[in-house]
Amino acid sequence: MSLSKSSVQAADKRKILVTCALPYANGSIHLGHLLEHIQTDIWVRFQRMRGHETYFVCADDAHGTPIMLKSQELGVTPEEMIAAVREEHMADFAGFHISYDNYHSTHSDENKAFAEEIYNRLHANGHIKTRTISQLYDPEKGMFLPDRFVKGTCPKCKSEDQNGDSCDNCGETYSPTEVLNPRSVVSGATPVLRDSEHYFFDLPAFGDMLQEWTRSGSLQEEMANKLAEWFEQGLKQWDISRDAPYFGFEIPNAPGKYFYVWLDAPIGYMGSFKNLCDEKGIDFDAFWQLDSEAELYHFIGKDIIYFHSLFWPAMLEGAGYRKPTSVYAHGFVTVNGAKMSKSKGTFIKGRTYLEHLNPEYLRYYYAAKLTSRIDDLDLNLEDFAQRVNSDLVGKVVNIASRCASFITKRFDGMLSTNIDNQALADEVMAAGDSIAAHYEARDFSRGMREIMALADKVNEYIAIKEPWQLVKDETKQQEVQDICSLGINMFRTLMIYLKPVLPVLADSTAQFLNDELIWEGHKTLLTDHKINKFKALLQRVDMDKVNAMTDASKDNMSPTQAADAEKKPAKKAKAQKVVDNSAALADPLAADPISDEIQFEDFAKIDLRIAKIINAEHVEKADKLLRLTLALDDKENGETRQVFAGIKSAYQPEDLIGKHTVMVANLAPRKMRFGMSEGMVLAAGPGGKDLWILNPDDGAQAGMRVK
Ligand code: NOT
Ligand code: ZN
Repeated sequence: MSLSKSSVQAADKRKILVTCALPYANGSIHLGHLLEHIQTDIWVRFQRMRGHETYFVCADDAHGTPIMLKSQELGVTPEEMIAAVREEHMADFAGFHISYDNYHSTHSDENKAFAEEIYNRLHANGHIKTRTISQLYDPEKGMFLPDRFVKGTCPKCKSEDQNGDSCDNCGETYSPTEVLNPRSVVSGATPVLRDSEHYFFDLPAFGDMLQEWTRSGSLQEEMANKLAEWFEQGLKQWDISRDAPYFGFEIPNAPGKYFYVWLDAPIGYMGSFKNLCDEKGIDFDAFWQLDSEAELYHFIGKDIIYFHSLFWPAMLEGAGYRKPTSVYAHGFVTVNGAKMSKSKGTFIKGRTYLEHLNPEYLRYYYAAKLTSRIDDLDLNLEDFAQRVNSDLVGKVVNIASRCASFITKRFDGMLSTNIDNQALADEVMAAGDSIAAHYEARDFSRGMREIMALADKVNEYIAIKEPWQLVKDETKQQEVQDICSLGINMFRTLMIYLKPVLPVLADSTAQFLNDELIWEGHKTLLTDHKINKFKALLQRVDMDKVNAMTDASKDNMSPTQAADAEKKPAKKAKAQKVVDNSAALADPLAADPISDEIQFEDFAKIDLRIAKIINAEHVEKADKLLRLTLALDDKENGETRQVFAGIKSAYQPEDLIGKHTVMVANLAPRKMRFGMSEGMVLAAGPGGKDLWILNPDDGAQAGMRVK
């Protein structure tokens, strides 16, 4: 009965290589990344189900200044850091059932070999130019500063503490050399201008080719329009070198010069695939050579279109490789209608989600909302719960749960040989082609709508037939078996259609039905076929768990962090901006640390003390801060510390004076806009008015160590 995958004609069999953008190796995977990886995974699983030779590869994007600095901050080598992050990323993606054939790293032998080869070919073909440029240099740290590592006063509106490339206050963009009173984010030093020779890729030489590629390719309309705008503005040479110290690959014959991370990032697609080919004996060239008939697709976020639709095809062309068949961009994820936000608990990491909810809920919800366009997608958490409950539990799985027990209890698990309603069966089976077309076109939301409309029809049929009434009449037993068998069959067909989205539910369905749920199976029905006992296939989404997930995602800002936020408003604003670009972080700077876990020895280093608050006052121009003067030994003439604490929403300064609190006494002093902060007080509570500094009874022995 079951048709094998080989039923796809050899002539129809496509060779397809698919990639997702490579996540940076210094931050956790969050629900923004997951939109892309889930979208791509659904598409890939669909192609595989249709029998095409499909490979799906990704890697961590491991190079660049932010990764170098982050590893220094953590006191580990970049290699150690990227290895740990890669493990974390792979586990997160596996948790969401993203079915990579390979997940590699851009810091790999394969990638180095391709980066050098492509560069050498571009160089030999005259596409690499050099010229000396003048850039800001941190004399203390001994390194050139990327734009994001310079801060200063906006040259236009004069607002302080703005980024090196743009102002969060007035929106102006500028070059870091125009910033007033610039300082290095790395060391705080005043940067100086310094000359250095840079290597450039001659992008303008590829203008005609790119225009042609844009027209001939199957690019999304919005992307083609965007490209037209860029052509209009004129293409510029692209700076592909960075000076040491840099974590990356050294440029051949250019000591001390490194490939800019964005040069070897797309090459990482080839590196990861090559690694897979070597392991599995796949013909790499068949996918990448100039006249390759294989299809190559890159799924990306809308923020990195320039890299994928201009630099990358031009590099490939210049080095004698084939160009992508298409580049598919998606929009950003918002949660509850707004940018993902740490304070609202809507900046949700993949891991946090998995600790509370079934990954298939999210896979379905994204599928139900994804189109082939570049629109942003809102994950409304109420709607998410409702949609999953009503569609998957209430419609699809409901069909099985209404029919299964009659079949097992009354008919020994056997499906009938009769088709009770051929017209209904035909309609559900015939929908396969159009559902497939929606998958192919990445119009998943239309596919899901069509599937749910069919589920409604099947439920209606069962409701009208009322097998639970018929079953009471001994003469109607055959009818009951026929109705429930058709119901089970329709459930099976719908689950075949849903399999790319819900691989785990499809697996448990396959076990229940003793059937593999291959795509071609949608054209057939199971008759005279034994099924297994029905077990609950899917739980409803529990809103309490959704809330627990957002609670667990809330940024529990300590007073020092709150103070930090006041100290660095621009950084905070930037972080929010990046969160906005949540689908694929173009700015690795604001990404999260690899892990918040510390060892006991780390904890033991914290000198917690009870201190007396001998003075507390408002800080002018600070929204959240109070300035506290703390006496460490309870003696007003003894050692005191000035601490800025973000507790203004909860306390009047005069109410604090004379009280005791718990403080971290050995925190390195930090210079803040308002002065030095020499410690931290501990506080608890959800925030706002409900925030309490840890307050030992007034009688407590001051000066005593808590630890
Ligand atoms: N790490 C980058 C990001 O925005 C994506 C690199 C994708 C690979 O998260 N490259 N290209 N081109
Ligand atoms: Zn400004």
